[in-house]
Amino acid sequence: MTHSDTKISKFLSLVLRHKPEAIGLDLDEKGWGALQELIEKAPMRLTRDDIFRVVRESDKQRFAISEDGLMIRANQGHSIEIDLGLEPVVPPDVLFHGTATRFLDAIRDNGLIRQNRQYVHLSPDRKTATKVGQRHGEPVILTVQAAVMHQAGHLFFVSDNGVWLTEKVPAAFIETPQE
Ligand code: HQG
Repeated sequence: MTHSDTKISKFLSLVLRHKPEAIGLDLDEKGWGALQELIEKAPMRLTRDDIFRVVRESDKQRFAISEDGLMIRANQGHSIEIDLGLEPVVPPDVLFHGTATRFLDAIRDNGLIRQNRQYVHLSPDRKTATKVGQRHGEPVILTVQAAVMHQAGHLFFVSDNGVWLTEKVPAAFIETPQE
């Protein structure tokens, strides 16, 4: 992805996940916004082709285009309250969470909390979790006992781009290294 496409991707993440009001974009309750309106209200010059290219080439498939090609939304990562329309699913035995070592003490005390986002994000494999953790500092991978958590009544969802989502992970279900 070129430097300018990364800028477009960051802009799309901002308005589709966190601050649609920054450009006065209307999102429906499922998080969809009209492409045409987005193009008109964007602060930079943006074409439909630019958006389709960024959606196609996004390493994590962050965005989705509606079947009729008129709407766009983020697949996950929202801080605004929207209904992704995901059905609860049975998780695998374990899932992973990449974080930074400086958060470990707080996570051991309080479990994983969703912070600004709608859900806690979990990864299906250690490699992805490592990349997520690196965004915050020295990475550390936590193992979440997802199947046991599910049996205890917690709901799990998986986004269209394969990120596992749950509302919170109590400390009892988390294995941290150096225990
Ligand atoms: C930490 C990216 C202290 C948590 C990624 C994380 C992901 C606690 C940070 C997606 C805590 C929140 C989400 C507690 C959790 N005390 N710290 N009790 N509980 N934390 O960015 O999971 O590239 O909101 O460990 O790939 O890092 O944007 O969440 O370090 O899928 O598409 O609080 O964002 O995707 O950070 O990342 P974030 P995340 P994109």
